[in-house]
Amino acid sequence: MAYLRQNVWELGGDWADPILWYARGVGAMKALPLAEPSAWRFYGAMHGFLSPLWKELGYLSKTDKLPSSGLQKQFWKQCQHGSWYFLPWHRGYLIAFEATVRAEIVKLGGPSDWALPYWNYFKAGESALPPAFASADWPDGKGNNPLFVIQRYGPNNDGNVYVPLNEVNLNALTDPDFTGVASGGSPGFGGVDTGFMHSGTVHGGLETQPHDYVHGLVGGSNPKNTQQPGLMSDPDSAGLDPIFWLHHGNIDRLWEVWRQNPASHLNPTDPKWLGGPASHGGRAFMMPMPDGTTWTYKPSDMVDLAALGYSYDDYSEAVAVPAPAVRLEALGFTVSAGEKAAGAHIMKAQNSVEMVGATKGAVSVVGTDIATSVVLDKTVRQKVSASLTPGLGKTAPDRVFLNLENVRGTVDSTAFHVYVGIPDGSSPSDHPELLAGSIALFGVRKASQPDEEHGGEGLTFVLEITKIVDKLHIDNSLDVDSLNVRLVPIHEVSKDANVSVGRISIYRQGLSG
Ligand SMILES: [Cu+2]
Repeated sequence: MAYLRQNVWELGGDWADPILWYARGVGAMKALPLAEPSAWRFYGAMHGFLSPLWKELGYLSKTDKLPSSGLQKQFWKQCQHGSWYFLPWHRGYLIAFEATVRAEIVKLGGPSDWALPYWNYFKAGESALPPAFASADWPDGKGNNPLFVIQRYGPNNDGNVYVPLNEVNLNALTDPDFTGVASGGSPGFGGVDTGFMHSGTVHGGLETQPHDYVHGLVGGSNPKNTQQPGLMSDPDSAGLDPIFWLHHGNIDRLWEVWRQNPASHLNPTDPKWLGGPASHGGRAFMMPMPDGTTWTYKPSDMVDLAALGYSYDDYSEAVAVPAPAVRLEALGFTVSAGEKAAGAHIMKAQNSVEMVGATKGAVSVVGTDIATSVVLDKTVRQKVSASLTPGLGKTAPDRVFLNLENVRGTVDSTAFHVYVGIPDGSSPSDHPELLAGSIALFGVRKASQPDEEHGGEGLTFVLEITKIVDKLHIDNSLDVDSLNVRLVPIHEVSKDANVSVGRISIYRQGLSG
């Protein structure tokens, strides 16, 4: 059987059949007791589970019977974040979930070829939450619509849920490499090399944007208690929101878009990635299937969509991938026709990573506009400048990355814009060209706890600032001892959220030397 995943906004109506059947299937799963592997909450707990958080959000009560500890150990708390397994693990999770919903739909007399729709918030006119999710009622006006969630607060924490298009981007689609480096350079399209990683530190390119950001802004936080996240804002509750699956459908689709454009984009061939964590001593990826069997999978099983039996209706994101040639010409390099045709290839194999500078200490994030500066090492900064200057024997200009290292805090819905090089006394809003990126702290509470996997080292976000550095260089403003960095939260951050950045650093990534 082949399944076609379609754009939720283009099904031919707010309650077109695929969405109506989704609601019925979700309703059936929600009716099952928590300990049942095809139950809605069981599936949510496979992403993440935290008993006090679930109790606070009304998803766990004293009368609930938990599954056996064997079942919990096998299936719960599996989600892979801050890892090169982020994409393949979630692909399998979606497939198993879709099969489970489909089985419920078929039991209710629905179509046996039902497939999960996806939400492409980037498309014009489609950035708002699909209407079937926004109403407490079924289309006949009766309440109890299982797609509706109260704890979905949106970017302004007022229940109006949409994705602000000027704050999300598809920059990750132009990253030439799937696997990133954990040492300050590109986090890659798909993340950095790790073992089984339920709460990893360095978030990959697509994971940071748009994945984390959409989680944080769709979920938001409870306006009556900003310490309490919406379901989507925290990895331990995200899988409980029916929109989660349509968001991840889009992320999964974007993996395929990256892989297809251009052909030089390749999934990892490292046996450690292909074989998954279980191939080197870690936990296996396992899903309960609706027929009662257990499906164990590894990333190598996830790379061929057709073999997996499903496809998406759209892979058309036009991304200006041959940007390297455009960039070289803007910097004044001569680019041959052959190099232009090679496109992204020119930028490959820049494996030398070196720190250009860092803040002197930690930066505490409180209020609405936090100003700090990164002190630059003169010698390394001059290396960057030299690589950007034609005629000095270098053929590949450096890429430059801003690292927000060890970001800690207690409120996952915290989100902020990061600007680089804003002149003293200027307002960031006057300089959209200096926006390095927007980040949401999806997973920060968990990653900040000393008793979790990494002793509370927090999250690290890596933003490519190559374009900004090129511009500073072209404007002759790169010859400076320090670069201003401004953090502009989308909502005022209170002291009790305890948000801090351990260090802000800048790294160059180039050919060796
Ligand atoms: Cu997610």
